[in-house]
Amino acid sequence: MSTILILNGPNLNLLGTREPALYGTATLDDVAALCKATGAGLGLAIDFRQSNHEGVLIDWIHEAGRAHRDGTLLGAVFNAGAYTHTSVALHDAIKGASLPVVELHISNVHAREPFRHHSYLAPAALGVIAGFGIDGYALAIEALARRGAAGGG
Ligand code: CA2
Repeated sequence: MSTILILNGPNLNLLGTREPALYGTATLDDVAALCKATGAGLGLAIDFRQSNHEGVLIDWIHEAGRAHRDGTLLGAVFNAGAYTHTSVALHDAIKGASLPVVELHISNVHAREPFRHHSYLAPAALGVIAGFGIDGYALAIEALARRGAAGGG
């Protein structure tokens, strides 16, 4: 169990290019570097991915479920972007894969528009981190690492 998967959904490839008041100025490459440094400090490898396509995210969750069952993957940090608020299919994929997932949001979705207050993923996730900017990725990695160290695998 030595890898954590970081999944990023639609439009997160635009990080750092627009909307700095909401999402900060770091790019997705900066987020990947933060995740890899956090993982290295915990003795964990980081597999960092982004897709704008729901089906691709679903395929990656299925793949991650198999890796988790094989004992090579601790779990996933998932910023599903706007699919968080729309996707029953991603909910079903996480449940179906029995994948330990931390739902992650850069912004505090609960302080934003009402349509961002509901998450289809939260009931399928171990927990949710929102509102701490990109530091939330490091917090989520640490949460999965602690759970793994406690035998939660
Ligand atoms: O706060 C988050 O991390 C979100 O998951 C980001 C999503 C949003 O739909 C969720 O409600 C909350 C949006 C990601 C798009 O990111 C952009 C970054 C820069 C410019 C435009 C979009």
